[in-house]
Formats: sequence, structure tokens, C-alpha cells
Amino acid sequence: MIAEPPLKSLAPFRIGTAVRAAELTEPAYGDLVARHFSQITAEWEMKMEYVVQPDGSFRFDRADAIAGFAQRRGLKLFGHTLLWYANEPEGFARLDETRQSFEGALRNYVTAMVSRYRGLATGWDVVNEPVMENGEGLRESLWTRKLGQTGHFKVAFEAAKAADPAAVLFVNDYHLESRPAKLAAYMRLIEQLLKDGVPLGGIGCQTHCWSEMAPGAITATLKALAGFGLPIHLSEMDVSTVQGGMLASRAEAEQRQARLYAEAVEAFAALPERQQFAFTVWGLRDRDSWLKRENASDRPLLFDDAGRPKPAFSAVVNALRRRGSAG
Ligand code: 9MR
Repeated sequence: MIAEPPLKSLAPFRIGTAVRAAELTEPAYGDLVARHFSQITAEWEMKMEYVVQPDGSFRFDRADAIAGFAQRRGLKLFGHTLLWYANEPEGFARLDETRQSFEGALRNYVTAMVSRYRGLATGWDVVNEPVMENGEGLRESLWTRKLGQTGHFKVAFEAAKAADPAAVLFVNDYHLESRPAKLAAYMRLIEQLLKDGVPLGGIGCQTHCWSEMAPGAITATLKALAGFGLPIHLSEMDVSTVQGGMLASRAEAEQRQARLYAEAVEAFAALPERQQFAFTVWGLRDRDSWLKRENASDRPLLFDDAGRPKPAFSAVVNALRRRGSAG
């Protein structure tokens, strides 16, 4: 039997996956990650929900374990995520002093995180998921209430830039392929941030999909986002086999899933080279996926529960090879 080729050996761009510290200690898991991927993103252990303690102090043990793995195995790290509406930790929420001290605390947090992984981290999601689902505007959060919409972007991006001038700083959002109003609002936000002089360096497109999604949507979205000329991170791809109408049989769902992965690789590889920041899949094996916790029969990733490559994996390999021979 011919062993499947390491994805990273076929990709001219960084190819990443999301990981958790506990799984990285399993040799089979760690080896599979290091064999195929050139970059890892912490699935949740570099977020405030883990790092910021109720008393406002920070714990870096798991983030350090993930960064240590990357360093030992010669992989890059992608930082995820500094500010997220879904994380309003008590350590910040209870700060009821002046705006200045809230802002100072946030700067201190961003500086601590970003400077700690300087040199290893290629970039950071500075603000995650800022756009409302219906595209009618931007989400409210602890951060916008305390610092304002413009203010919270400015504070976080400027602190991150100062802490690691070489890291590419991202906004990142999802459902851009399926919700035109959301994509439009996201693009208006990017335009505004650039106009305001916020040091935005890249655009994240999470690409959480489902197998019944219409072909072409991923390609059109990446193309639209690439119009700004900034690096693009296809940052959290997975393809649910159960979301949507569930009309397809299991085999049909897996075939459609494989085609969507191939489309994403092709669309990403078709971007100008300097805009190909990284292509990241949101987890390694099906059983590692957050989607599996929502529906146990979902199979959204490139490797099955046992770590064996699926049709989606072969589709990615073939798409990378086609691209290689075309270029
Ligand atoms: O996959 C992540 C899951 O394990 C965590 O419990 C959850 C909360 O931290 O976040 C999930 O990842 C999300 C990512 O950070 C942002 N985009 C959507 C992802 C899936 O919910």
C-alpha cells in the first residue's frame, strides 16, 4: 500500500489544523498533525475563556503546550483569538473603573498574549466574528460597550501590532458564503477599518460549510474578499454532512463534501500567491470536531474517527496536485 502523501508537501501555502492540548499528547494524533500540517491553531485554549481567570490573572499552560508542540515539530502557530463577542470573562466584566483602566487591561492582555508567541505565531485573529448574522450591522459585546465599535478594533489591533510587528493581524468571520448581507457587512467593515488606519493585515474566511451547499459559493466569496489585496486565511474549514436538508445518502453527502473541499483548495490556490496566507481545517479527525458534539453522526473533516483519510482528503490531495501541475 502506498502511504498517502503529506498534505503540506503538496501545498505551496501553509496548511493548518485546529488542535487541543490534550490530544497533542497522544502520539498517533500528534504524528498525524505533524505529518500533514505546517501550522496549528488552538481550537479554544488560547481564547480568553481559558486564559483569563476570574481574578483577572492569566494562565498560559495549555497555550504554551500547544506552542511547544509546534516548536518541537517545526510547525507554525496561528493565534486564535484575542477578542470575541462570545468571550466576556469575569476578569474583565467586573472591571467597573474608568474607561482608561478597562482599555489598559485589554492592552495588557493583548500585549501579553501576542508577545509571548512572537516569532512562532504567523498571525492572530484579533477580532473574531464581529458581524451580526443577518448582516444588519456589527455585534454588541462587552468590548464594544466599553470602548465603542471603532475603539475596540483600534485598541486591540494597535496593541497587537506593537507586540509583534511581523504578525499578520486578522478579522475573521463565518457564513460569508451563504449570507450575502453578512458578506456585504463584513466587506464594509474591512473598508472602514482600512480607512480608519487600523493595522488590519489580513482577512479571515472561516468556511464552515455543509455538504448540500451550492457549488461556486466558496469560490465567489474568496474572490470577493481578495479584492482588498490583503492576505486571505481560509481559517476554519469543515463541511457538515448532516446540516442542511439531509436529502443525500451518506455516500452522496461524503462525495459532495469532498467536492466542496476540492473547490475551496482550488479557489484558494487561484488567489495571487502573496494573498495565500493559509488554508486551515477546523480539526483533525471527525471525532475531534465541535460539530460531532452537536450531532454524533456528523463527519465534517478530512480524517475519520480512527485517523484514516476520507474521500475529502483524497479530493484535497488531487486538487493540490492539479494546481501543482497547472502552475
Ligand atoms: O471548535 C471550537 C469548540 O471546541 C469550542 O468549544 C468553541 C468555544 O470556544 O469554539 C469552537 O471554535 C469556534 C471558533 O473559535 C470560532 N468560529 C466558530 C468555531 C466553531 O464554533
